Amino acid sequence: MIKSVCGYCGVGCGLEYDEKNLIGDITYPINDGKLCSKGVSELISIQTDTRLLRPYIRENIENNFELCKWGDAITHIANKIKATTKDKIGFYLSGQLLTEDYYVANKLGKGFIGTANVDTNSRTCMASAVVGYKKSIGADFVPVRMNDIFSSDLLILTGANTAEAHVVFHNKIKKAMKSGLKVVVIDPRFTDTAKNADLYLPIKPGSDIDFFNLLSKRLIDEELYDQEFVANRVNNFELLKNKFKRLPVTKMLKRTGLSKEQFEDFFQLYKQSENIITAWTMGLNQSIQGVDKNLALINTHLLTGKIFKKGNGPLSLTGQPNAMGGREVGGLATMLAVHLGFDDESVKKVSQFWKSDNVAKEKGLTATQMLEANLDVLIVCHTDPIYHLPNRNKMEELIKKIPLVVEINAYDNSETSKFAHIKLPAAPWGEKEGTQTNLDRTITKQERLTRLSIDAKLDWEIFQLIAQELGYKEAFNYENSKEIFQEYQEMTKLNGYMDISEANYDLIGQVPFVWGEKISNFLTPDKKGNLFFVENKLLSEKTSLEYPYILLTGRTRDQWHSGTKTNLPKTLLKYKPLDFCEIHPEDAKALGIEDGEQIKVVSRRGELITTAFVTETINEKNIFIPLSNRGINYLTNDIYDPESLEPDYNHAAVKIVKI
Ligand SMILES: Nc1nc2c(c(=O)[nH]1)N[C@H]1C(S)=C(S)[C@@H](COP(=O)(O)OP(=O)(O)OC[C@H]3O[C@@H](n4cnc5c(=O)[nH]c(N)nc54)[C@H](O)[C@@H]3O)O[C@H]1N2
Ligand SMILES: Nc1nc2c(c(=O)[nH]1)N[C@H]1C(S)=C(S)[C@@H](COP(=O)(O)OP(=O)(O)OC[C@H]3O[C@@H](n4cnc5c(=O)[nH]c(N)nc54)[C@H](O)[C@@H]3O)O[C@H]1N2
Ligand code: SF4
Ligand SMILES: [Mo]
Repeated sequence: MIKSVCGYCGVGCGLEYDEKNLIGDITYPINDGKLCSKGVSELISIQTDTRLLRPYIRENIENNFELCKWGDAITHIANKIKATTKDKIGFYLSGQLLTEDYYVANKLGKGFIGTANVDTNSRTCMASAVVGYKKSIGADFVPVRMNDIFSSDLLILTGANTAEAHVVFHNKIKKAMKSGLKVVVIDPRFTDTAKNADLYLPIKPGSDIDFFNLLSKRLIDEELYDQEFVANRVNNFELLKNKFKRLPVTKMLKRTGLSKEQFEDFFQLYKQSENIITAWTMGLNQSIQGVDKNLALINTHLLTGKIFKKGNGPLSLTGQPNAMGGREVGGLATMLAVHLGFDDESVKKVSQFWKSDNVAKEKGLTATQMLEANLDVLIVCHTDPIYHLPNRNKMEELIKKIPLVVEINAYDNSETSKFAHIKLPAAPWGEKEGTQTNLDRTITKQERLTRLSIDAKLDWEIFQLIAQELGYKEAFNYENSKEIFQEYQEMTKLNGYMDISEANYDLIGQVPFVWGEKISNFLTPDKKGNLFFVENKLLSEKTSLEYPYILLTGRTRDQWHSGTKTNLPKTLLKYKPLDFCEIHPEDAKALGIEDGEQIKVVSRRGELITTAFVTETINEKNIFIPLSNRGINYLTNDIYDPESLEPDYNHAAVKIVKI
């Protein structure tokens, strides 16, 4: 029997494999033996005929791919890297990579090639939360754990559909509700999560800042904030208080679409609750003011002192299995390594550690900037930017201009592969081992369960081959993931609060290691939390007579993004179809559209054909299309939060055309 961990979402459930069955690990602290449908079907996706099993190359993207040898592909990539300048090279990574993969890719890019153009799809996902946490509490640190819901009185879930996106955590929420936890869900859709809530608030898209500012203002006006905490441990209170005096309260409430009664019901529940956790995901982060939305939410915890106390705190629900680990390693272009930035002191420390005099000295291109930057070489690993970046028609034109696009994937059917010159086969979950950090700082370990496909390689191994071919043989000479993990552990000592040197690679598989458990105070230089005054600037795309609907996008329970692993004939679960468009009955009536009818959805940037699903779970003038429709981003808008550079995916203006 082998113990491993699920490679899908940020919950990070433990599982066991006995050469026949894959089941939940009942001794695992995170999931107590429970798994969702994705976890259960992990093994099936290894044996599909859509696996990429050999390296392929082609001169240009109009040609067909031809089989090639690993050595030739690696030499070709290294030669192109040598022939260009470091600012023309980009590494586009993924929150689904293992920590060891991330470490090697980051070390190669930032440490040896000397470019900080090393970023990840987490940019489209968690970047707003990262910046929000850093500004308010001083570091990208989640100050509360999932199991804290059992010590809490109120859980506010906003812009998060846990019933479909963090399924096993959702089941824990249900369990906690049985012993008294109250749940409020704030979402423009009456999601499966909302159905389970004590109170559902159908907020209008984009108005979360208004909502949380209204809450903070009430807390201040009615002196319900924690005066001692605010006086001793928080900055900027007077500023916030003064600014709040002039808030257009009626207008703000109107923008949220909530009635006075709805807000009052919420406020009474809030007032009565001693311990409060506020959790959020893409409904807040993926916004042109994603950082501000985070800050408005975190303000409420700083005002009430409901942070660094059991059962309390702002809980960002990371989506991917190792988005947290990737951030810890330094896999964002805005950080160097182990949460260190690009200041002289950090660059010096990292240069000494890696024994390199070529360490990147300034921030690089974010994932959302790479395609627009006239790169010469783009290496994409474990993610599918052409599928997931906004304004796809534009992104397709941009990627076509990059002379060398390398795709490292375990499967053959991504959207980006259509634009790649080289495809390299990686070993997927089950064929490899390594560590990942789940959404609440728990470092867990995936184990190899089956043999490695003959010509596939481990993701880190592929980066190591490139590094060696570039001449960095001494620094990239790892025999296995354990060696990489141990070097990374040593490196975490460079940044005190991140030190994980106590963890033991061989034991993590049995007992996961939680880092940061001793941190009980803000990580800002003055050890105080920072309040920020933020306002809803109404910057998302406006609806118009021509484009009267707001498009919301998101997950369904049994599918994983582009579906290379989940949307297979053998695993396809019928809980929800892959392709539908939720429309309110009133809107459907006005358009003369029947349930099940084919429709065209059009934005200012592109269009797609889908099937109408007429339902009251969506608000009027909003529509919802799931991410399992691979064409979703033909519609979305490439406008970004100015600080996190995360896209405003959720708020594109669209029209619906009968066909
Ligand atoms: N089954 C499944 N699970 C997954 C994934 C998957 O592909 N499939 N992906 C994983 C990943 S990478 C991620 S990031 C997470 C995402 O986890 P979630 O963010 O929980 O998933 P989404 O379906 O994107 O839900 C976002 C919710 O925000 C709401 N929303 C949209 N706009 C607004 C707004 O302005 N304000 C508020 N308050 N709400 C709004 C939407 O209606 C939607 O219900 O899921 C992870 N889990
Ligand atoms: N409209 C809209 N767009 C969105 C979002 C949204 O809510 N709305 N959400 C955004 C978010 S939060 C995210 S996280 C992204 C997700 O977007 P992507 O990361 O592009 O989605 P995935 O389908 O998970 O892509 C993972 C890729 O890795 C490959 N793969 C699987 N296993 C392995 C392996 O072991 N090694 C390697 N090298 N490859 C492997 C898979 O075949 C697949 O091609 O989408 C973003 N885009
Ligand atoms: S909840 Fe997430 S980690 Fe757990 S089994 Fe489901 S997909 Fe895997
Ligand atoms: Mo994500």
